Order: sequence, then structure tokens, then C-alpha cells
Amino acid sequence: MTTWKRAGLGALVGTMLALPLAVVLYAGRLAWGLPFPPFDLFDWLARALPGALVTAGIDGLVTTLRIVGLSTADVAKTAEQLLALVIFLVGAAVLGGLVTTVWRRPPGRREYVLTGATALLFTVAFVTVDAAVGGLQPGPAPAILWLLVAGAAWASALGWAINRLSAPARSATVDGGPPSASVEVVNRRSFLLRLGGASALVTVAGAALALRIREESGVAPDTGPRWSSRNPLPNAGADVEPARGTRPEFTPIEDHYQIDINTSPPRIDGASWRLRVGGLVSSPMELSLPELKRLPALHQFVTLACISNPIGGSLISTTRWTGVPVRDVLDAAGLHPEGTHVRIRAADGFHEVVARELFEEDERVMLTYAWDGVPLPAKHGFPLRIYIPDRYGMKQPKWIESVEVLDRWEEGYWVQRSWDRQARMRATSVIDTIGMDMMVVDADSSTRIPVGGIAHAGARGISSVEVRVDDGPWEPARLRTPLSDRTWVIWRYDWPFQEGEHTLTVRCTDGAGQRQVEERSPVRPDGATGLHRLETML
Ligand SMILES: Nc1nc2c(c(=O)[nH]1)N[C@H]1C(S)=C(S)[C@@H](COP(=O)(O)O)O[C@H]1N2
Ligand SMILES: [Mo]
Repeated sequence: MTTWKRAGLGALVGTMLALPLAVVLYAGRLAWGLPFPPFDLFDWLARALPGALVTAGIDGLVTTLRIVGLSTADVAKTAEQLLALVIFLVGAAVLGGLVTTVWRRPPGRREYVLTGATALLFTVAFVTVDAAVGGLQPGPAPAILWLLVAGAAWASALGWAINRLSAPARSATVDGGPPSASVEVVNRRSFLLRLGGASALVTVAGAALALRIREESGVAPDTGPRWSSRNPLPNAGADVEPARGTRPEFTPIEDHYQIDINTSPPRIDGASWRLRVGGLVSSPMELSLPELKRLPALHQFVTLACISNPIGGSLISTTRWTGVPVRDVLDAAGLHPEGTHVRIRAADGFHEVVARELFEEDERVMLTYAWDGVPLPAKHGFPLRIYIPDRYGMKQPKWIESVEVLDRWEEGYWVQRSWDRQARMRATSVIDTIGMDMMVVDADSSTRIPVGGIAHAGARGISSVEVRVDDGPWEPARLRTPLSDRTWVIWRYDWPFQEGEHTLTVRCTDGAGQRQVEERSPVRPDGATGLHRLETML
């Protein structure tokens, strides 16, 4: 066999063995919160690689998903997780190929050392990576042991398989002479087939087990009914009805977009979790979740958007946030006069600073523990996240662990990776629907098509929305009373129908009279600008 052929064979075997291993490791993560190397590696890369590269990767992912017609909000995490698995498998292929090329037969001390070294490399690499991003949950001893067993199992299976594959054919040939090359090939093929079969079997069984565990752990603790299932929305009587096909005004939590630097969310035990309040304060504190909930609560309807949301994209959602003003917590801790900023640190290493005047003047800057009347879901920041009006999501840490008063400004996680310091939300407007099948015939027998969508300008409100057909004049749309001045506004335009194909364009003006920026610019570094258009389809 040529070296390349051997390397290829080793890569194949390495991957075949890594896939069932990954599935078993995943079940361990689900069942006991043990390290899961593929996600750890991916998360570590996302933090360690240069920001520009990571951003380019995210852009690429978002663009690819849009091109293939998938909603970024729905599948971005799944795509990331698959990518993480692929990277892990590619790593296994490379390692498998390398080991095979230097493997000699019959195996001697050298081969045992090689196998041991491979196991050790696996263990040390993933212990390091998990320590950096996951903190060796559920404890250093079980986590390290788990990775050691995984590394040893994979490396010894690899050694065994390589050895079998490089063995000369055992069966004698027709004339009793030395085994021929063709018998070798047949043996190798049947071994690979059996190995593949076994690998597939373990993979499927492991996946079934993982799904079972996921279903069982997916049974949410009894958090009670959602606020929105028991209460009418504050604008229930609004006179402008959304055009049918417009997105829901209040996003069900399950449909809220999710963006963060984790392949799977940090898991935090709410009972032992404490918010550490420290730095330049007279009495540092550790607040439990019940203690936070005893402070006077504030409820706000909020539209959150990601700075990476392209024009007309799905990384924007609205729900009802409940929490405690940051200033109330810091007043209780006794904020020193020289404190100018607070640093918010999260369990995943994410961080951001907030200027003192921002939270001191604005009670809406809020430590949030509930969405829609129930505790934050794990992927949306349980147990605590911050809300800062008018800023994109990148300024607003989830999974908060500490609030620390500083006497200086500091770059936040994405600012360090060259995104905008302010990250003020851009005014944006989107056409959700042109209801061609919902033609309305007026009394004067003219026909109208309901057109609708959203407009949002952070916490600045929306004063007007206009729609244009092709190159025609801008016509005013009607605005539905919003849930709050921090949420998007649903607009509606009953378009006097014209035959033929047309392009509709929308633009908005914020509450201060500032028109949406019409010139196109990309999401990086400070949020996308440009107008959203939609073509009529008959
Ligand atoms: N700890 C932590 N908080 C985070 C992030 C993160 O990666 N880690 N991502 C931020 C970004 S970029 C956005 S857009 C919002 C998204 O919040 P959501 O996933 O609940 O919609 O969370 C923000 N908070
Ligand atoms: Mo974001």
C-alpha cells in the first residue's frame, strides 16, 4: 500500500471510530453535564481565533442559511453544532491518518507508545479546552476521567483497527502459495464493512439514548403559565389590525431568536447561583435569585435585535421582560462616587461595561430574570441577563455572574473584536407580507391588497412608515399602537392594486424625526442599513 492510501485508510477508520464516540460523549453531556469535546473545541476556537475571522465565519453561516432559504433564527445553532461535529471528525481523520502512516507491523513497543501518546494527546487537548470554556463540569475529577477514558478508548480502537488492516491476508490462496494482493483487498474490505456496521450501530444506539435523555431532561421544571396566556396584550384594543401574514407582534419564547458564543448554553444551577456585586461599592453583596425577586420588579415589552441581523432578517424578536433596575441593586451596595462604569461578567466569559450615567438616569437598564412571566430559558440566559434600551444584543450579557463597579471604561467582548462601541440600534423597517390572496374590494369597486410588517428604532419609537410601489411616491402606512416604545411597531398599508409585477419598498422615521438610513451598509461594524424590498408574486 502506498503511504497516501494508508493515510486515507487511517483517516476513514479514525472518523468511523470518532462518530460513535461523539454520540456516546453527547449522551454523557446530556445525562451528567460532562464535557463534550466537539462543542468545547468549537467554542474555544470561537473565542481564541481573531475576531475578524470569527465574524467572517458567522457572516458566511448567516449568508449560507439565507441562500438555502433557512431562517437564521431557527437553524443557526443547529448548523453551528453540526459544524462543531464536522470539525471534531476532521480532527479525528487527520490524527487517524497520521498514526496509520507511521504504524509498523508486527506492533512493538513503538506502536504501544504511539497508541498511548494518541490517547494522552486527546485527553490533554480536551481537558485544556474544556477547562477554558466549560470549567471542567461537573467537577475536575469526573471530567478528566471521562476524557481520559474517551481518549484511551478511541486511541486503542484505532490502534487495533489499523493493525488489523495492515495485517497480511490470513487465508491461503488457491495453490497454497503466499496470499495474493487480491485476497488482502477482500479481507480489508470486509473488515472495513464490519467496522462501519459496528460504528453505525453504536452511533444509532447512542443517538437514541441521547434523544431519550434529552426528552426526559426537556421536561421543564414547573414554571407556571406564561404571562401572555393569562393577560391581554396592552394594545389589545388598537384600531389598526395587522395585515394577515405579518409576523406575531409578541414572539412566543420558543421562537425568540438566539445568538451567543456557545454551541450549547452554559448550565447554571439556580439554587446555588449568586449574583456577585463588587468593585467600587461600600458593601459587596451576593444576591440569590429569590433575593433579587423580592426587590420591586419592573416589566417592559422589549424588542431585542442582533447587530448581525441583515435588513429583513430574523434575528429580532419581542417579548415581556421582568427584572430589577441595575441602579436599585447598586444603590443597595453603596456605589462609590469614583465609580464610573460597571462591568458585567457572564458564565461563558462574555462581558460588557455599562456607563454609570446610563443606568443611573434610566431605570429601564434592568437585570432581567423572567421572560413572559416565567424564568429565563437556559438558552436565553438563565438565571439573569441585562436589558439596555436602544442597544443591540451584543451589549447585553446573558448568564450574568457578577456586576463590578470600575473607575474606567473597558472594551466589551465584541468591542474587543472590532464591533461598534455604542452598538445603538438602527432604525429599520421590513415588509412581512403582500397579501395578494387577500384582495379587498372597496365600496367604490377599487381593489386593495393588505401589505404589512414591522418598523423598529431601538427605544426611540417610530413616528411614521412609508411604502413605495416601484419608483412611485412614498405613501404613508398606518401604525398600530405598539406594545411599548421599546418594541417594534406593526404597520399596515392597503395598497390600491395595480396589475403586473411590482416591487414594494418600505422606510420609517424614528420618534425624534430621524429618517431610517437608506444607503446600504453591511452589519459590520455597527448594524445594517438600507431599505427592505419585496416583489409581488402572482
Ligand atoms: N453571556 C453571553 N451573553 C450574550 C451573548 C453571548 O454570546 N454570551 N450574545 C449577545 C448577543 S450578540 C445577542 S444578539 C443577544 C441575544 O440574546 P438571545 O439569544 O436571548 O436572543 O445576547 C447577547 N448576550
Ligand atoms: Mo448579536
